[in-house]
Amino acid sequence: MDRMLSGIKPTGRLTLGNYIGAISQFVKFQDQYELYIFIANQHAITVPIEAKELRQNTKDLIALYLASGLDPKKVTLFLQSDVSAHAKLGWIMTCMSYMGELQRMTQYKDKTAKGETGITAGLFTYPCLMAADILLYDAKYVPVGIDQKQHVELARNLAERFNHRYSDTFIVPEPVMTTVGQKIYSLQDPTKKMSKSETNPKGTIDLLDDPNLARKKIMSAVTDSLGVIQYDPENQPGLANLLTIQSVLAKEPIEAIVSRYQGKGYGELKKEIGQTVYDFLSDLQAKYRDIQDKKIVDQVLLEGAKKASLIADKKIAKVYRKVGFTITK
Ligand code: ATP
Ligand code: LTN
Repeated sequence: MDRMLSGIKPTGRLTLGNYIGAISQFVKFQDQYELYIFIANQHAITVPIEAKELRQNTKDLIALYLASGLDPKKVTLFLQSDVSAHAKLGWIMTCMSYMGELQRMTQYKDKTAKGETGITAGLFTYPCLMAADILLYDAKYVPVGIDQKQHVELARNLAERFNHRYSDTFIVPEPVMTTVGQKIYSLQDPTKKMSKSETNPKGTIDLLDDPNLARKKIMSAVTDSLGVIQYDPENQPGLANLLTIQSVLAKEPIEAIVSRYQGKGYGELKKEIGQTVYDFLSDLQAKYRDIQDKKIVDQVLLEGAKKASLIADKKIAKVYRKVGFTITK
């Protein structure tokens, strides 16, 4: 089985967009790959975040992963800061990178272009740590959103640079786009992505929202005045978004939903989708609470860190020898 790795930053409450675009994909991948998923908490502090919030986000994220069906027997789930090799290789990768290539990273460029102040040195160099995250495990595939593709490309360049400068050490990883055709949009502005950091809470469904509230958000989702139920993302983006949500959660092809609703109104469709979302969240949250009650999270993380360290420690030892840190042969 090929190895696959990805990380998510515990920076906010997860949304239905995160579930559809990332988590549900990971659940699928766990049967096809040797999968490593970690919580990128060292990346989370590149912008200020309170310890209490970081702690809570981390616990929620793991519990939601498990509640969504990630099975610790199939996937290694761990906390980045539990495996010290990330920080060690991160430093070496920082020293392998050029200022110029980091300055070209769009995420960093966008932030500086917007005139944001208080940008930390960590935010500037985080793609180096991300490269280390990937290369430590010899991951062949890295599923990420389009915004992270450039960072995986930097990891490829750094792997090749290291292999060339020292000797063959790292597998050159490939990005895998997970969200093609599966981008979920804001319920209030269907031209914008549904995201954790959205300011209008009516547009976003949090995975931990009260299911009744989530139903209301679906009922008041923005559609259009055409009044015809069809899948036309260009002219009816709000309706297309709702159809996508229904299709993924109810596992029914969009065409089948559309044909069931011929000649019917948006209200009726929204009622069904509202119910689907209600049922989905109720089920997910029941599992989430059960996982918290049974205090499973700590155990999963402990075992995950052990398994991850086995691979990562071996790799960093090899790197230390090649770089010349280890003085005994
Ligand atoms: P932020 O609001 O802070 O930008 P985000 O909600 O966009 O955060 P990320 O942490 O950047 O989320 O992404 C985590 C994962 O979820 C990524 O793989 C990303 O592609 C996916 N994802 C995020 N939002 C959506 C969405 N609306 N539709 C589909 N996938 C999404
Ligand atoms: N930078 C990513 C999270 C991340 C990651 C990784 C993803 C950190 N390390 C390694 C894939 C592989 C983000 O901001 N979403």
